[in-house]
Amino acid sequence: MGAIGTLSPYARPKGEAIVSEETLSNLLHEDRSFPPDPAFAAQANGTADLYEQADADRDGFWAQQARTRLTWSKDFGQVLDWSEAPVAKWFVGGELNAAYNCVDRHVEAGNGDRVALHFVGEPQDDTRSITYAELLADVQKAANALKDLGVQTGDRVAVYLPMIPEAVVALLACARIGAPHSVVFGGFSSDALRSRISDADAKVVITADGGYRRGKPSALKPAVDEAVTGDSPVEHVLVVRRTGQDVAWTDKDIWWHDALEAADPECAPVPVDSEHPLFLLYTSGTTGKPKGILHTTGGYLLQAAYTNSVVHDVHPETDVYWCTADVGWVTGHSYIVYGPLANGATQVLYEGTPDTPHKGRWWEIIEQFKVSIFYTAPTAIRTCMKWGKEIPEKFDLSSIRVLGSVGEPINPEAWIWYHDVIGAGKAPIVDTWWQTETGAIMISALPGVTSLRPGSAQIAVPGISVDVVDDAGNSVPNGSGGYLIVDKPWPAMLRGVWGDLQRFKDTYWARFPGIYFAGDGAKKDEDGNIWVLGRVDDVMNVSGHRLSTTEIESALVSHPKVAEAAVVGATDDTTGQAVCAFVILRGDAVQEADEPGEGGDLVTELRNHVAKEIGPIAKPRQIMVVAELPKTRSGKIMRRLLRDVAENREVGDVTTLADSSVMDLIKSGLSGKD
Ligand code: 6R9
Repeated sequence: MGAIGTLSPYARPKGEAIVSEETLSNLLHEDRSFPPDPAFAAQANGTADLYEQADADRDGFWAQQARTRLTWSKDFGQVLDWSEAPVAKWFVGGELNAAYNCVDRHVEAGNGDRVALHFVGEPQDDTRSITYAELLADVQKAANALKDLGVQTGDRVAVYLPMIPEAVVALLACARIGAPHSVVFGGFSSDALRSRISDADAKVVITADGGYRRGKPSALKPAVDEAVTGDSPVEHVLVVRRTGQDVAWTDKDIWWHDALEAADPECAPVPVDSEHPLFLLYTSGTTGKPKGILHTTGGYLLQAAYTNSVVHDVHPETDVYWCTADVGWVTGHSYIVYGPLANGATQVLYEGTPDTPHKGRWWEIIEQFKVSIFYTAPTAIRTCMKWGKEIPEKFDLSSIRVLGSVGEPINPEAWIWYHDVIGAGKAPIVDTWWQTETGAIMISALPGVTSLRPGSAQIAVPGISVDVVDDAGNSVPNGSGGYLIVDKPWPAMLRGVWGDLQRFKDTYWARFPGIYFAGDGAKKDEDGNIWVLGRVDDVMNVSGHRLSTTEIESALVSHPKVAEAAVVGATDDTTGQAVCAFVILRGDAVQEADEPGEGGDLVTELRNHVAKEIGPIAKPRQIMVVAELPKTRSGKIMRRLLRDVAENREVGDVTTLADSSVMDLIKSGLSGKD
C-alpha cells in the first residue's frame, strides 16, 4: 500500500514450487485463534448472515447492497451483464454521481457540520478540520475550475499531489463532472509522470509547488514542468500552493486558489452511467510498461463503501478512521477517498512520515484525534516494532477498536505485536487482501464475526468468491497450496487496461480461462483459511509498492554504460523485499568499475539513474557488477539463482543453466570485493 508497505517473507519466484513444504508446515503450526468479543459483535456492521444471503443469491445480494448503500439518480435494471466477459457491466442502466454520493447527500441529510477530514500536515500544528459542508463547497468550485479550463465529461485529468486535502477535493471534483482521474504517486519521476500522462492522454494536471517530507519542503512542480514540455497532451496545470517555495511558471500554469476563487460556487453533479470510467490507476505488471487499470463508477463505489463498512466496521457517527496510505495508491483511492466518504465517515488525513519529527508521531495523532479505526501496512508495523514498544506505550491509544493491515502478508509476529501493543490485546485485526485490479477488499475477516488467525487473510468477504487452484485450475484441498484466483465477477473488478483490451485478457484471464488470476500464490489451511504467500510473477513488492523487475531492468539498460541487467526482489526484514540488481557493463565502462562486484561511483550513478527513470522508490538497494548472468539454454535469466546470491544463501540447483560455471564466476567476482 501507500508510501509504506511489501512482499512477503514467503515470496516464491516464478517457476518454483509455489509453496515449499517448509513454508507450509511453518504456517500450519500457526493455530492461535482469537474469537470475536460478544460486545464488539453486538455493534458490528458485519454479520454472519451476510454470507448466507450472498451465497443464496449473489446478484440479489449485490443489488440490495447497491440500493441501500448508494444513491442512484436512475435505478438500474440488470445487476450483472457478463455476456462480454471478461469485461463486466454492473448495475446496468443505472446512473449516479460518485461525488454526490461521497459529499452532497451527507450534507442534504443534515450532516454538513460533521468533520470529513482532520488534516494533519507534517509541520506540527499545521492542522485543520474540514466539514462535509466545506468539502462540498470546495469540490463544487474545483469542478467548475476544471470546466473553466475546458475539461469535459470523459476527459482525463492527471493528479500529482502530496497528501493534502486538495488531493481529496481534486478527485471528487473530477468525479463530479465525470472526468476520469489518473493519480500518479508523488514519488514517481517526471519520466514516469510523462508516460502516464501520455498513455491516458490527460488534458490537465493538478499538482502543488511541493509538500513537506521529513521536515523540509520537497518540490513537486519541477517534475511536472519537465513532464509537460514539448509534445504533451496537457493544456493546463493547476498548481496548489502548499509550501510557498519558489516555482518556475509557464503559460500552462494557473494557481489552484486563483482558479477556485474565480469559479462559480455551484456545480451540479453530472449523473453518469454506472459503467462510466471513474479513474485510471497505473500499476506495475510483469512487462516494462505500467498498465492503466480502469475502474468504473457504480460497482467500484459500492464495493469500496460496503467493505469499509463491514470490514473496517466504520460507524460514521462515532468513529474516527485513519488509513495511512497515500492517495497515489489504490488503498488511498478506495479507503481514504471513495469508501469512507461514501459512508460519511470522519477521518484523519496525514501528510508526513511516521517518524517526523519523532518516532511517536502516528501514536500522538491517534491520541490527539481519538482515532478508533487504524489501517496500515505490515512494513510500517515491522518498522515500529524495530523502534520498540516503549514509543507507542507513551501515548493513550485506548480509542482504538479496529486495526487493519494491507499491502502484503503480515507475519504472525508482527500481527501479535500490532494486536498487543497498538490494539491493547483486544482490537480485532483485519488482514485485507486485494489489489489495484480488484478495486476493493476481497479477502478479510469480518470483525465481530470471524475468529481471527494471525498471519492469514482468511476468507472471501460476503459476495466475493475466491479459491486456490493447482496448475490445471482445479481447486486444491485444505492443507495445500496453489494459485489464488477469483472465480466469479465482482462489482469493483477492473474493467480493462486503458487502451489495451488484449493485454487485459492476456494478463488476467488467460492462465485459467474464464477465471481471474491475481498473480499471487496462496495456501488453504485445514480450516479453509487462505494464506497469501506473495507474487508468483516478476512483480516485486517493496514496502507495499508494486515494482516490476522488467521495468527496473529496462531503466538500467537504458543507461549507456549498462549492457545487460537482471533484477530480483530479495527478502528484507523491514521492507519485505528489496530491489537487488545485477548488471553487466558495456566494454568501455568495465574499466571504470575498478573492482568487480562494486563499481563505487558508477553504482551510485546507476542507482540515481533508476530513480530518475522511475522514481526513488525503485532505487536498487544493491547493484552488483558481474561478468555474466545465469541463463537457461533458451536464454531466460534464472532469477532464482540470483536471489540466492542476494539473500546470501547457498546457490540452488544449477543444472538447467546453459553454462553451469556462471554462478561460480558471479560468486567469486562478488567475494573479490570483500
Ligand atoms: C491493495 C494493494 C497488490 C498485491 C497483491 C499481493 C499483495 C496486498 C495483501 C497482500 C498478502 C495481504 N497484497 N494485500 N498480500 N496479504 N493482505 O496492496 O494493491 O498495490 O495493487 O498490490 O499486494 O501480492 O497481489 P496493490
